[in-house]
Amino acid sequence: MRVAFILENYQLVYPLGIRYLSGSLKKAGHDAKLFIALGRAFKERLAAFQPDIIGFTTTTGMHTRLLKLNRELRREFGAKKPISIFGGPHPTFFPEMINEEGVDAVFRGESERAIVEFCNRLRDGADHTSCPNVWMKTSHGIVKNEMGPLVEDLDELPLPDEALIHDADPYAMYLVPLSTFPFRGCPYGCSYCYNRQLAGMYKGKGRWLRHHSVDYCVRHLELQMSLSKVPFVQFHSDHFMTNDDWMNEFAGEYSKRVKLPFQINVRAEAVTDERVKLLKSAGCVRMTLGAEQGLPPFPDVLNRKQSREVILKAGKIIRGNGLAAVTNTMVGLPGEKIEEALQTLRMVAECEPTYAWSAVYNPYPGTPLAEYAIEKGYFDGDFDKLDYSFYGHSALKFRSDRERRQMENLCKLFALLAEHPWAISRVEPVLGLPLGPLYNLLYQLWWGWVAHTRLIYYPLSMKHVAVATLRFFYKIGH
Ligand code: B12
Ligand code: SF4
Repeated sequence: MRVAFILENYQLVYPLGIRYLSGSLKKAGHDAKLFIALGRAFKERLAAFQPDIIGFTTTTGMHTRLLKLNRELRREFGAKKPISIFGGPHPTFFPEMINEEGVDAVFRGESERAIVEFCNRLRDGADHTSCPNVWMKTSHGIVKNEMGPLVEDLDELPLPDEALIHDADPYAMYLVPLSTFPFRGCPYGCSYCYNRQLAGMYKGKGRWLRHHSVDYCVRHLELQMSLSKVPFVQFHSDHFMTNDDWMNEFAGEYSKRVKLPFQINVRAEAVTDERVKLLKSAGCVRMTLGAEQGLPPFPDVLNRKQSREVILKAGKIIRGNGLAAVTNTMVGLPGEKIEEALQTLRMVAECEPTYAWSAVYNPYPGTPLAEYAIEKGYFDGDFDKLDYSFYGHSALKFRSDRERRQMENLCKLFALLAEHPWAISRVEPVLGLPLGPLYNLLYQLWWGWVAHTRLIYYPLSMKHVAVATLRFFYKIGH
């Protein structure tokens, strides 16, 4: 079977999910190719590939645009239409997406095995509509299959197919950091995050917290090093510091075989001086830290169960060891007032992060916080209202238009204010002004400057800086 994965535009971080899927498909004897949906030549190249299946990976917010693109492509294919399938977080939690025009099947959850089985059965003329994880339209209505068991030993998965990206994007080798995903699952239960819900969906179907061996991750990175010139690695797993034995082995192997600076995501509670020193010795230069907090008396709607002291201490340890600390915060939580969001900003400023990243909270399907927002009347439950990116607009209802503007503007000015805390107490009137585009420009310029001066650890030619900037603006501008 020939599977065409389609992305809307070029990226600076490509999804790992489709690389895993392509690795498994190719190992099973199928063909897979990535297409970037830009320009007229795209449609010609896609038609020439003669796909049996076109596949889209989608988060919530992006789905409406991809559904439109899928419908447009299906019109172009005329009578001999490929099967259109969707996977990723949105259909996982909102499989009702199957009811949309032009969607033939949705895949829920981890799908390496499911997609191979689907393609094998299609090739062999067997019943592909009863594959695990799949909801599918048939002539008898919609078939809703159970989720299959989790892959117990992640190393059984073939290495992700890195050529998939490089064949589609000639600049990836200069711009896109290497990436790998050692740990699947997260032990915490934050109410806004998909992990808790996914763990529930997989109850009784295997161990939720799993990791690849160090050797698998290093081989995955070695494969990317053979295709790319970018000397920087991002570990995308939600939480890196989960297993000390693994980290010890990793530090030794990584510094022998990869030797590139890298970034990880961490949870504040897990950050200790010893662990930071160990990872620094292996080449870690940046840690991204959740500082997503509604501070008391605002209720812990995020279910982070984290005190400001824990966050401040973690920030101090990371910075104290000479590493960059990027904090992640959300503003505009259900019921949050602007003074409460500014309190969180003060805490983040106290952390003195290298960059204080922020997002406007958006409710994602299946998460307890989205349900809370619906129950309390902050959200009407229409997930089609979510924006492509959560930097811009909130899908929540606010007490007034002014409050909405304040939250959305605060998100844009957050990083600048975190570095100039003296301005925080004076900023409230400015946040209410209808100057969104100006604040957005400031946000983008400031991010560009910080990225250039503090967060990108390798030289880029002027041409590559220009391409990266174009990609950044194109994505954010959407
Ligand atoms: C790295 C990352 C990014 C990267 C890469 C994006 C990507 N799509 O992978 C970047 C920085 C670009 C990013 C951006 C955003 N992200 Co993000 N991101 C992640 C993160 C941390 C890891 C993703 C990953 O590599 N997982 C590992 C792989 C193996 O799993 P997977 O991607 O789920 O893929 C498997 C299945 O889903 C399925 N599958 C996936 N695609 C397809 C396609 C087909 C056809 C099929 C059959 C199956 C299938 O099979 C795959 C293999 O098992 C996840 C959290 C997480 N733990 O997954 C959040 C996550 C995906 N992101 C999230 C969000 C909200 C965003 C943004 C909207 C934030 C923003 N900037 O505004 C954007 C969306 C833009 C976009 N293009 O997707 C949410 C999505 C929630 C939701 N309901 O949609 C998540 C789940 C985080 C969370 N805690 O809730 N993100
Ligand atoms: S710690 Fe991060 S990945 Fe884990 S549940 Fe909370 S938000 Fe999700």
